[in-house]
Amino acid sequence: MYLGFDSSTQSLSGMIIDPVSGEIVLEKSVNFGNDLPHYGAPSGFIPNGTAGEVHSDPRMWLEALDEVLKRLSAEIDLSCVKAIGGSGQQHGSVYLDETFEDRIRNANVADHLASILAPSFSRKTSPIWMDTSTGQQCREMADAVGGNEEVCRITGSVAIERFTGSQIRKFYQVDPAGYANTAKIHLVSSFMCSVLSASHAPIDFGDGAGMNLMNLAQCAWDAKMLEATAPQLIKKLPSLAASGSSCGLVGAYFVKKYGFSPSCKVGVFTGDNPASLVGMGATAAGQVVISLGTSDTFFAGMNAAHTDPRGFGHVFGNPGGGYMCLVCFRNGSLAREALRDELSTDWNAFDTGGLSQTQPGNEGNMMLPFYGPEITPRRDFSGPIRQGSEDFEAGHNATTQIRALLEGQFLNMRLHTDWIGIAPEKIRLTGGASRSNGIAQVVADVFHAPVERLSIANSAALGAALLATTTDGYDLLALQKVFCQPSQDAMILPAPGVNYDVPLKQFAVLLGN
Ligand code: XUL
Repeated sequence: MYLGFDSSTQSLSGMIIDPVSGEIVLEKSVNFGNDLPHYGAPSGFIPNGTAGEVHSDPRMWLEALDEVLKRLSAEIDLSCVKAIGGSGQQHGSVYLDETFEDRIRNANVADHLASILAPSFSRKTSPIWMDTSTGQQCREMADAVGGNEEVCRITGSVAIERFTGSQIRKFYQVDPAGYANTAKIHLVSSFMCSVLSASHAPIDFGDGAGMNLMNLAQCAWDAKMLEATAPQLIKKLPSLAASGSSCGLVGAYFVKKYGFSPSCKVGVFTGDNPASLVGMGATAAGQVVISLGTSDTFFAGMNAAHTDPRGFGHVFGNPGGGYMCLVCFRNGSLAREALRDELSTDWNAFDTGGLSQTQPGNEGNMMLPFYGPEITPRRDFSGPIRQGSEDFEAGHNATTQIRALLEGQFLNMRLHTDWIGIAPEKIRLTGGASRSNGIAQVVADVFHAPVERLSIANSAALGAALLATTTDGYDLLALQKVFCQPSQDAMILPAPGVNYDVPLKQFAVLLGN
């Protein structure tokens, strides 16, 4: 058996797969808001950060790890696990002092990871991908290397606020003593991997590319970018390695407490989007995936790195080899949830029944569907902007509001993904909201392409488990054929005669493009 973790914004999941039978054996999840309410983070991050700051408490991720393992080991003998893989929300960073390895290696099983490792955090909270507070640091980094075109040429993305480099620079500027006391800076993925393997784990090329620090062509830390970020940074960064390559054995704490075999390997973790590319069977170039999670993302495998001239899109390492492109939209599920709550309705209103009370195009009622700062396009919205009938602009008529939000989300996505140059012949949809036929229909209509879904919704955890098998030499493409088959009944075709070319132009005008 192989175990994959996905440490996402709102939850931690663990999935066990059997590559021989081709089955998912067990899956357990811990939701931070519901299961660990004492961290005061109902959506997985500390609410009400100032000036765009969005942080999470890394002890919460550790407590969730203990809890998921407790739940898994209650139902399965974990000594059957031959290797562990994992994925994490991208860009978030964890700052550790020099005591980390000693503490995890000598951990007492009667204690919990959160209290064992709490004294090792040289920065008490972790900035995550939703943070938009580092505009100044981005400008300084870009200026230092000769402009954003150069940052993009080197790293695959212009300097972006949520990317780890500018977050590190901010920490160095506001807390130089804390920075000096930091021995290692990890991403969420490499941090979880380090805990499980009880030693500092490498960062993979998929997640490493989300830092503005990695030279994309060389898959190595870029001296010029590091120098533009903070002093002595090379000493504080882990090494870089391919995702799925083995980085050691599971630590004694996990062997003694949860029954893992001492010979269970740990593979290098990756970001949630690269892992999802694997779990969606989409590592080969050209297969477009849309993932509807806390953030909505649009990504695809690529043969050669080719960057977004407008600077919104990114190029990352592809765990299957080569590259992948990605565009991320911050107002994903959180915006859908905000409108649902504003209208005091439930998800049924977003499904086919609710949406069928309105027509594609929504009789011209259009919404810029942003409930907070957006990253694509980068703008500090404080609420949605409506254009249409008087009634609609006053926020009335629930079904029209819902269609406007969904059409707005996918028109914005279509508008900002044209640089990739793939007119999708077919879209694979994943993430919690992908289960809704109504939402899938809007995606099919706006992109004018059939939408298919796999039977499992947690493609990042599946991708992580599939990557774990590669430590034993399993062939990723062959296993993707087994695990990532789209289910035929879940295929949604674009409605005949529906065309969004005109609404797309109107949306661009409303956005001010
Ligand atoms: C991608 C991004 C998000 C996070 C959280 O660039 O910021 O998708 O990975 O899921």
